[in-house]
Amino acid sequence: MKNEPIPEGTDALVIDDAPFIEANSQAKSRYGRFNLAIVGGTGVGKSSLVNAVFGRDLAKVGLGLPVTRGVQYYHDSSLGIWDIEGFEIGSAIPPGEQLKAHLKVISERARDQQISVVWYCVKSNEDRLTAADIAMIRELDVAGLPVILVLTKVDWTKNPVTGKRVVPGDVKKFLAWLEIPIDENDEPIDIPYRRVLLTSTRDKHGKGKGHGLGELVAETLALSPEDEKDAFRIAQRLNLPWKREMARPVIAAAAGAAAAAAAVPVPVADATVLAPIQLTMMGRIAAIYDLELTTMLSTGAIAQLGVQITGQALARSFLKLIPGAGSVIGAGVALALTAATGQGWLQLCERVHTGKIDLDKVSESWGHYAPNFLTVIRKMTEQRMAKP
Ligand SMILES: Nc1nc2c(ncn2[C@@H]2O[C@H](COP(=O)(O)OP(=O)(O)OP(=O)(O)O)[C@@H](O)[C@H]2O)c(=O)[nH]1
Ligand SMILES: [Mg+2]
Repeated sequence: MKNEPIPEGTDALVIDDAPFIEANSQAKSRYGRFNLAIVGGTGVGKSSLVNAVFGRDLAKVGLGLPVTRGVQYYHDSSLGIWDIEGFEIGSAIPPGEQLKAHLKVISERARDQQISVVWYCVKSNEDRLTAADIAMIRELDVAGLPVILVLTKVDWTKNPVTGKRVVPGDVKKFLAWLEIPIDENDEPIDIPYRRVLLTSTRDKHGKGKGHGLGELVAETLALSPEDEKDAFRIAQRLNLPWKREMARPVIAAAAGAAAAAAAVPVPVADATVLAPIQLTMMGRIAAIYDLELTTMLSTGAIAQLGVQITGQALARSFLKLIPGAGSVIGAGVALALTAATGQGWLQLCERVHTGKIDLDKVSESWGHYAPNFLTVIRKMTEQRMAKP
């Protein structure tokens, strides 16, 4: 039997993109915003850290609001940064009191602005924490906030023989002091931070990607309250496997729903019944990758994507690739196609997220990532044949 050519005009199917937009905004509001407080003196490298971990400099975007002297709040939809200056030398108010006042102001703000984790930043070439640092870390702890002590601008060197990275001597001394901290009178003191991490965002020549940042995101996630963890996974841009993990059940759910929708096989011509299911899935995945597709792509472009995915692609590939398979889509095919669509969309989102594809070109790029239907069909056939 010969394949029938697809009549022209199949592309002109009208797909409603509302499911995409709805699912996307619902997912966004469910995941919410992750709020990080960064405390540290001027020039210690706070903004560079935010940039390296979250892939954006909110301060530059200019969304900062001067909340109170020494405290600024920058945010976009998935991330909020409380940028808190270190202790102001010469101030009449003691450092602990000053920070306590800042925390009180913050605690009176809206719920979606509340701090989850604190990075307390100090330059790694200091020899110890100051009394002011310790007083402030104590206030943060009293407020119930988990503090990561971040020693910044570590000037690692590489052993030319072993290739191992070596911490400079002054940093080693600082770490040794932190192990058994003592005050000016050699009295042991308690400093209630939860972790200490060494970081750099570039080498001393201002080049390279930095080090210690993977550990910083891992520990930040570990210390985040349970219900803020997904928000952090979304806001950060260093760890892509976390996002893939989050997308996995979304794809599985959509594939299941598609199978249910095709429990009574649907004619290929009506394949668009799967469109809302797939668009919902895509909207959710876009939220996981923190893509502002709805604001950056015109509504028309999203609708067009929907057509490409569900209408055109489905109809074309099916009629072409399964000669004699009939003109209906059963549960198994619907499931496999939706899963493959999800995988293709995930890869596309990941590339946009990492800046490898221009958002303007998403519609064009889709063709390249759309599920390879032939592969899907082959897999299904293999599975069927493998069954005893
Ligand atoms: N060598 C080195 N330089 C760094 C590193 N991180 C930041 N810098 C440099 O240090 C300077 C200050 O960095 P920022 O990230 O702006 O510091 P900040 O704490 O945000 O400073 P303020 O916003 O002014 O309080 C910049 O010139 C950075 O290029 C690092 O890991 N290593
Ligand atoms: Mg800054």
